[in-house]
Amino acid sequence: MKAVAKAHTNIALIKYWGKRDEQLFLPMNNNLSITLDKFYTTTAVQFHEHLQEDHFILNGEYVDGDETAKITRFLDKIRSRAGKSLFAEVKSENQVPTAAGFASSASGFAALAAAATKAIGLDVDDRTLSQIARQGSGSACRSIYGGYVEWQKGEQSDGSDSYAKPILGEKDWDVSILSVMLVSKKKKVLSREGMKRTVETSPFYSGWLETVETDFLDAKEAISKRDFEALGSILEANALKMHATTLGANPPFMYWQSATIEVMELVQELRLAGIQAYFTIDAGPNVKVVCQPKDEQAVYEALKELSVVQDVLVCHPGPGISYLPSTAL
Ligand code: FM0
Repeated sequence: MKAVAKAHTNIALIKYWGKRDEQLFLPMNNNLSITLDKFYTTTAVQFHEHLQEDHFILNGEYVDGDETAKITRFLDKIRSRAGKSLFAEVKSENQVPTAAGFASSASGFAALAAAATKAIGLDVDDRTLSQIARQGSGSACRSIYGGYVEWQKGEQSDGSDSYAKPILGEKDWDVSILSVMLVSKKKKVLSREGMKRTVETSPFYSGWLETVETDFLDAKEAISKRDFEALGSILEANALKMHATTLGANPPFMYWQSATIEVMELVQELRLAGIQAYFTIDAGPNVKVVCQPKDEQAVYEALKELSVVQDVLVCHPGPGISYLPSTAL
């Protein structure tokens, strides 16, 4: 009853921003991401007769409190689906630099969903797995698949039609995603809290909802045509729009720091110099720059020259979940 799974993190090109149901993690809008090759989580789950509670070991250290409670709430859903009540030992290794502004929750809950369902003996397809992962962290549902992935928001109140679907495989269109780590230490408003406050209080949120479906459809069309310039302009505009909604929240908040803006300005200058590079930003100050592989080196070098840039990690589209031998972790 042990299983090990590996899942990669993803970066949204059209953002998931706002829930229509917080318990079931149902999003307000369709959204779309690229699964990345460099950053992943490997998780082993083993259910034991003798355990009195779930144990969670992250990067070799026991974790208690809120983080383990989250894991338990998530495993409860899998236990009830399987009709079993055994507790588990969960061991996770994160290859996700939190300093790069990647939430490990996407790869973390995708890997946990895959390992736990397998360990408990549930036979689920990828669509169901995506729905299960979604209930740990919304963006995790997209990490079940590799390459370009959409999360269709669905209409049903029970979430039965809210899951991720692959659009284009990771080998079908190579782009470069440069993850820019900034010299910064500020504490952030977590994405879960930020999107809730925005939905509830920002007058700009209605503008987001009015236009995000068009962004989503245009991005899908650009992907199907491999039209990099079209995709780039949409993804940058969509990220800016998401961040604009936070400024109207009550109390207002902003994920950017001065270093964030320096990188944004550099990307816009690169474009004026003829290099097609575009930025996106999640719920934190770090920036991801998307460009074509032919321009990767030039963009990398330009970013490295900024004094506010600590490091730049270059990613490409990566794979969906995989299972490893039970001896792997
Ligand atoms: O990834 O409350 O999945 O589409 O990263 O756990 O469901 O951590 F920029 C924000 C991700 C939000 C956009 O939120 O939230 C995206 C964001 P949860 P997540």
